Order: sequence, then C-alpha cells, then structure tokens
Amino acid sequence: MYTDRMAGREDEGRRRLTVETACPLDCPDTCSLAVEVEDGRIASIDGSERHDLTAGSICGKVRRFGDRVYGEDRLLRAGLRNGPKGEARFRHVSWDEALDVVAGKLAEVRDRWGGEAILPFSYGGSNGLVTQDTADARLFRRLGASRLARTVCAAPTGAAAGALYGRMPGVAYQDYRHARLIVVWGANPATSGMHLVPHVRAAQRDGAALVVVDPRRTALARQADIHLPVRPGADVAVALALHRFLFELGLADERFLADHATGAELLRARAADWPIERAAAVAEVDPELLERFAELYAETSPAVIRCGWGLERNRNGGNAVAAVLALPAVGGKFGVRGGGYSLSNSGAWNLSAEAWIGADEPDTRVINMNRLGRVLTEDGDPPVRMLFVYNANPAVTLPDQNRVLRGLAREDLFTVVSDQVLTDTARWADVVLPATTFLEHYDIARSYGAINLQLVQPVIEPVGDSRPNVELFAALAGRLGVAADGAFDTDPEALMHVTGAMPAALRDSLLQDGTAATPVPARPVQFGDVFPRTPDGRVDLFPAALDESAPDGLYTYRADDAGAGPLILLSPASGKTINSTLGELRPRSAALQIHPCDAAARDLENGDVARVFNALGEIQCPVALNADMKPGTVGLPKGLWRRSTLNGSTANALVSDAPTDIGGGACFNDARVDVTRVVTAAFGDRNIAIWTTPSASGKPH
Ligand SMILES: Nc1nc2c(c(=O)[nH]1)N[C@H]1C(S)=C(S)[C@@H](COP(=O)(O)OP(=O)(O)OC[C@H]3O[C@@H](n4cnc5c(=O)[nH]c(N)nc54)[C@H](O)[C@@H]3O)O[C@H]1N2
Ligand SMILES: Nc1nc2c(c(=O)[nH]1)N[C@H]1C(S)=C(S)[C@@H](COP(=O)(O)OP(=O)(O)OC[C@H]3O[C@@H](n4cnc5c(=O)[nH]c(N)nc54)[C@H](O)[C@@H]3O)O[C@H]1N2
Ligand code: SF4
Ligand SMILES: [Mo]
Repeated sequence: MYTDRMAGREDEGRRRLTVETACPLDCPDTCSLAVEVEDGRIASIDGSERHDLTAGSICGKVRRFGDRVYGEDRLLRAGLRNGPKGEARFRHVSWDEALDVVAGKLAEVRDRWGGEAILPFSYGGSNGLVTQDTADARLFRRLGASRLARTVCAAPTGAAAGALYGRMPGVAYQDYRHARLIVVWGANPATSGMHLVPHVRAAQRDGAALVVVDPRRTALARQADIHLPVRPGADVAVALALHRFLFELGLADERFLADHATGAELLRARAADWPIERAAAVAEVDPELLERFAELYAETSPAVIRCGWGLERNRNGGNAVAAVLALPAVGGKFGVRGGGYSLSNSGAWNLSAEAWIGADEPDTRVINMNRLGRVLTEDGDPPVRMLFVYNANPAVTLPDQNRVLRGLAREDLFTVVSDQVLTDTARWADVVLPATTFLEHYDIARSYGAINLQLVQPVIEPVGDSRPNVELFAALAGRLGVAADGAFDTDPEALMHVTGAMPAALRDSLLQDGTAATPVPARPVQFGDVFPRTPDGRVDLFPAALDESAPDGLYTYRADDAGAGPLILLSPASGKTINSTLGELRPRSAALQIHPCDAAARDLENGDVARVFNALGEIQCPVALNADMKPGTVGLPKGLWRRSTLNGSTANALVSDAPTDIGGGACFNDARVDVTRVVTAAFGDRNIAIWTTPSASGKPH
C-alpha cells in the first residue's frame, strides 16, 4: 500500500523516514516530492524521481516550505476576535467552541437573511480534488449560500480554450524537444513552471528557434531568437497580424481548415484589418521583428505555442488568447508530435464531484470573486452578512485592494478565515481556524501542466491544532445537521469518497501506487490522439458565444483610456512566492521595477522611495532600475503581503475591478499609474541592497 510507505524507510536507530508525496500548490508542474522527516519534523523537502517531469528537482519555494510549516506566522490555535476589526487580536479557544460559534452564526444568518447572505470564498491555494469543492461545497450548497465564480485566474483563457477547442489537452512539456519552433507567449516558465525550461533548452540545442512574446525581457527572452516586447494588452493585434500574414500570403493550411475548422472566414475577415505595420505600431514593436516572427511561424513545423496567463490579465485578454490559440489551426501546426499549443490541462480529466455535492439543490446567485470589494461595500439583495474564506487570501490577491479592505472592515460583516498562517485576510477575521498544510493531510493533486494525478499524503502530524478542510466542513455539517450520511469520514480511503465521481479503479490506483493511469495519453498529439471536445469535434475559430460575450465583438482591440496614467503596472509571478503563499517569508520591502529611461524622466535613482499611484490608491516602495522592463511599464511582484511595501498597499491597490473582455477575469496587468519620488536614497546606489530582492540570476525581476 502506497500510504504505508510513511512507516517504510527507517534508518538504524534514528526515526528518520523519507516519505513520497506530491506538491499541490497552484503551479502547473505538480512535482513528486521526497520529504525527509526526522523525529516527526520535516528535515528536508526535495524532488523525487518518481515523476519523470520532476526528475528529482523542485523549486526553491517548496524546498523551504518547512519555514512556513514551522514559521512564526503559522496559525496554531482557533481564535475569536478580541479587539477592533483588523487588529488581529484573538482569544484562543478550543475547536469545539470555535465551531459552535461558526455553526451558530451560519444558522443565524441563513435564518435571518437567507442563505445567500453567506458568501463562501475560496480559490485554489494548495488544493486538489479532496480539499476543495467536496465537503465544503456540499455544506454551502445545503445552506443555500451564494456561489462564487472563480474568475481571479484563467477565466479568459478558460473561456477561449473552451470555446475554440473544448479544452483539448495540450502538448506535453516532454514533447517540446520535438518542436523546431517554440513560442512562449505571455508566460514566464523559468519562474512559474520551471520544468518546461529544460525541454525548451534541449530543443534549442537541437536547433529549434525560440520566440518570446512578453513586455519584459524574461530569463527565456534573453535566450530567444526573437524577443517581441509587446505593449501589454496588444497581443490580439499581434496575433491577428500573424493570421493576416498566413491568410493573405496563401500560407494558411486551407486543407486543415476545411476538414477540421469552422469560422475561418470570419477570423480571416477580422484579421484583414491588421497589417504587420499597424499591429507593430499598436504593440510598439519593430515591424521587421514582427514580420520575421510571422515568417518563422509560417515556415516551421513542428511549432508549439506555450500560451501563458500574463496576456489574459487585461481588457483585451480573452480576445488575445483566442487569437493566439487559433494560430496553430490556421498555420497547420497540428497532427505532429511537438506541434500545436499548451495552456492548461486542468480539464483533461473531466472529473467532477458535482453529483456527489448535490446537483439537486436550488440554484443561488453567483458572485464574481473579482468584485468582492464592491459586493461587500455596496447594497446587495441580500447584502453579504457572512464571509467564509478558505484556500484564498483576498485582502492581497484581488483587484481593487482598498475596496476589499473597506469591505472586510465592515462592523456588520462576520468573517471566518481558515488558513495555515495569519494572512492579511485572516487579520480581519471574527473567527480564525488553523488549517493543515499539504504536508499534514491527504489530497489528490491534479496537474494542469502535465496530465497526471498524484496522491498527496501527510508526512507529519498536524502542527498545533490545525485541521484539514474536510474535517472542518464535516464538523460544521454535523453541527448544522445538513449532511449526516457518513460521507465526511476522514480516514484516507473514506476521504477519497469525497471525490464523488472518481472511478473506483482510479482511487485504488492512487492509494496503491500514489499515482493513477491517465484516461487520455500523457503526451498527446493534438489532432492525432486528442481532438477538440466541441460538439462537432472541430475547432471553432469564431465561436458565437465568445462573440456575444465580448463587448465589442470577437477579435477586436480595445485601446487605452485617454488620459489615464502614463505607465502600465505589471504584477507577474515571482520566484519567492506562489501567489501570496510564502509571502510571509519575504524579509524586506519589494522594489518597483522601472526602466532607466522612465526613471530618468522622473528623476528617480536606485533605492529612492517612490509613490506609485492612480485614482484608486497609492503604493510606497523603493525603486529598482531595470532595463529588462519595457519602457512605459513598471513592475511589482504579485502575491506580496501588505508588510512588503512601505505603506501596506500592494499592486492590487492600483488595479481596478473592471472585468476582462471575456470571462469576467481580472485586469491585473492593465493598471495605469504614475510614479514620483518621495525620499531620495540615503546612500545612493548602495542602498539598493537593502531593498531589492534579486532573482536567482542575480538580476532584479
Ligand atoms: N513562482 C511562482 N510560480 C507560479 C505562481 C507564482 O505566484 N509564483 N503562480 C501560479 C499561477 S496561479 C499561475 S496562474 C501561473 C502564471 O504563470 P505565467 O503564465 O507565467 O504568468 P505571469 O507570471 O502572471 O505572467 C507571465 C508573463 O506575462 C507577461 N505579461 C504581462 N502582461 C502581458 C501582456 O499583456 N502580453 C504578454 N504577451 N505578456 C504579458 C509578464 O511580463 C510575465 O513575464 O503561474 C503559476 N506558477
Ligand atoms: N496583482 C496581481 N494579483 C494577482 C495575480 C496577478 O498576476 N497580479 N494573479 C492572480 C492569480 S493567477 C491567482 S491564481 C490568485 C490566487 O489568489 P489566492 O487564491 O488568494 O492565492 P494565495 O494567495 O496563494 O492564497 C491561498 C491561501 O490559501 C491557504 N491555503 C492553502 N491550502 C489550504 C488548505 O488546505 N486549507 C485552507 N483553509 N487554506 C489553505 C494558503 O495558506 C494561502 O493563504 O491571485 C491573483 N492575484
Ligand atoms: S511549486 Fe511547482 S515547481 Fe515548486 S515544487 Fe511545487 S509543483 Fe514543483
Ligand atoms: Mo493563477
């Protein structure tokens, strides 16, 4: 039994074991892990060889995850608020007392205001198929609570990929070495999914060309044959120029389009408006570079596009992703190993606990999570009276941070937060509940980079009084008398039952082997082994539903607001945190990355403290001059805690909650700001050492 391995390898005399598990953090790679445990404590965390993609190596974030498990921010006890809202003063109580309070409040709010006055709020912290959308969903369904549209990430990409291809599985990382051309578009894998990089490098050694489309000169952009530093939000123009090039020069694969696609004529018509020169002007790139890219894409096969999420996070994001994903169809890149595209494989498994959760409960209103600030501060029908946060940290990860904070400050809002650490959100709670980490509970990790399921198992006992989500929600369900059918048991096998729809064979395989055979090939050839999951099995290049949902129609470009701030603030993933998880371990203030010419225009030097501002708020932080930024853009990492700037505001204080064009996503990379100096660096350039957090390459990012 796989789960017995925990007791397996004991060294002589010392209670030192190596336990195999998997990393379920919100990262595409889903590494297999080997964790050394000594006397019941984590001694080290490393990659295991079990999963070929991991191949024994993992990121620095998870190697030091023990610092979070045993860190000073760890929540060890349940607590009831014992001071003004937001001051994070709590009186420690037993789980029983905390659960009584929470269950009592859930019942009270439901009875007095209706179930919809309760808003459960979660995203995907480190949660696989067991610790989210199972016991929690069932409880909240039974209570008739409001539902949440999980749009903070991947909503535009998901909508586009779903409409064009029905979420067809993508090219596996391992097959990138078969490609002759690799296009990395709005993704930064060296930071956000590092196990792709060796495969890209191997292909390059074999002569493959690399194109990176990114406003920043990322680590991979430095190694690329072409780096196209597009203006954020201009990707739709760039992709349409490539389409026009293919169509008008007779380089489109008409045969493929006739056999496998619908809507090609409509796409061709929209693309006609975008000659290379026009797109290059909008994207602020060299037209010759763009033309070289178009030629390279037209003439090279196999060609693969790694589409990331950086390009989705602006007003043109959904259209951009649709236009990018349409390229392999028009260019005729499918049907060969290493040809096509990769995005997310989270849909590859088609697993859903929906039936188990309770499909027959009446529908309740759906709230777009990106509008949490507004939902909490504006009248609703009914207003939200109780907010239950778990697997998420909305005080720092959502748009319009100041509005979210005003909402959390409401005296008449009862907030429950279950988390592993005292997050910026938990500080506002009326009740805090300590949660286990993935090293202390069971889960099933579903990769969205690879196509792969792995068992996550506890390697240590829960720290302090922390409890797994399933236990928390089972206990609440018991108190509220809403689900007394034994489905909330917590031994490993029973836990697997909360995954409802999962076939028994899959479950057994996970428990026996720690992994399960894939129902689709793990390294699929698109239009070879896997096909669009659209109703007619064809790629729909102009889906009516997307056209209707896009405010200006599909494949259109929405230009900048006149008069908005002159700089665009980007907030991409950093190597220090995964979203805001591990952000508590950042030792010092983050620095605003700014191109030297934008800095010079504002009389800013390395280490000066600046004000970054727009109508929504301001951030105070030091600046770091960085020639890898595109002029006209500035950058702060996503996932900062409030303590990581000088005034407690992070990038999201300047991000509006206006939705993306498609999918209701967040426009994180679309904030217009300006920057002024507040304080001059005391010791000139040397002071920067205090402020910047260099990346592994030694360069600030
Ligand atoms: N270390 C680490 N890894 C992570 C995460 C993390 O927080 N830390 N988060 C995980 C999660 S939840 C996700 S969703 C993924 C995201 O992974 P990625 O897709 O890599 O997303 P980002 O880092 O947000 O942005 C990628 C790149 O897009 C660029 N970009 C920004 N705006 C635009 C634009 O308009 N057009 C183009 N072409 N490029 C643009 C940015 O400069 C950045 O280099 O990473 C996952 N992996
Ligand atoms: N400015 C800006 N903001 C962004 C982005 C951006 O690019 N720019 N990217 C966005 C993206 S891609 C995403 S995915 C979102 C993510 O936003 P969030 O979902 O809020 O992600 P995290 O900040 O990692 O918060 C997850 C929390 O869940 C907790 N947690 C983990 N596992 C468990 C568990 O089993 N039980 C309980 N109770 N808690 C648990 C963790 O401790 C952590 O505090 O952020 C978005 N925010
Ligand atoms: S965060 Fe990503 S790279 Fe790091 S261990 Fe987890 S799956 Fe691997
Ligand atoms: Mo994400």
